[in-house]
Amino acid sequence: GVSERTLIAVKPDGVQRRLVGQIVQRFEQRGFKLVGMKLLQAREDILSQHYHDLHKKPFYPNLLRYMSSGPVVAMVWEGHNVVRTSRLMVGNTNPAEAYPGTIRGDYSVHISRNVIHASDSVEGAQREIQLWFDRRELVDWDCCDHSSSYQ
Ligand code: YYY
Ligand code: MG
Repeated sequence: GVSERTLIAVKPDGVQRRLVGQIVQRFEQRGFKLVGMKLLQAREDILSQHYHDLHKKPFYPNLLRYMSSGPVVAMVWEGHNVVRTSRLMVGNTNPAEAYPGTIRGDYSVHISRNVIHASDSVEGAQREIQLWFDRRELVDWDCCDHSSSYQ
């Protein structure tokens, strides 16, 4: 529905490279609504829960080191089909396979520094939003241009 939500995070490489503004702009211009946003140094317990499915992968130690190497900008975006649409906007996990026009396809070259995280399912998004955000950090607000994006 219109109130579907997803977790988007600009990873430490994206913050270091000053890509936060460009990335926020893409989600705003697409028509999604920002309902939560913060800059934080991610703690190891959040990262290990966030990536618990990957803990046996060979790249996992490097992934956690990278994700804790500097601040992350975590955001919650809301809108119709936002989980699926934002995965398309983000592009393939491996930037070498990500199409130009996608965030990874425009801003990255290597899978170990792929700039951005986006939840990959509605259930995953709910779990990740609870992990990264306190309820009180999420703001319910009415977009003045709602009827320009939705019936
Ligand atoms: O959801 P997404 O970020 O596109 O990919 P995942 O399969 O969930 O992997 C999470 C994260 O792990 C990926 O964004 C980069 C890193 N990674 C890696 O460094 N090397 C791989 N071969 C696969 C994933
Ligand atoms: Mg994933």
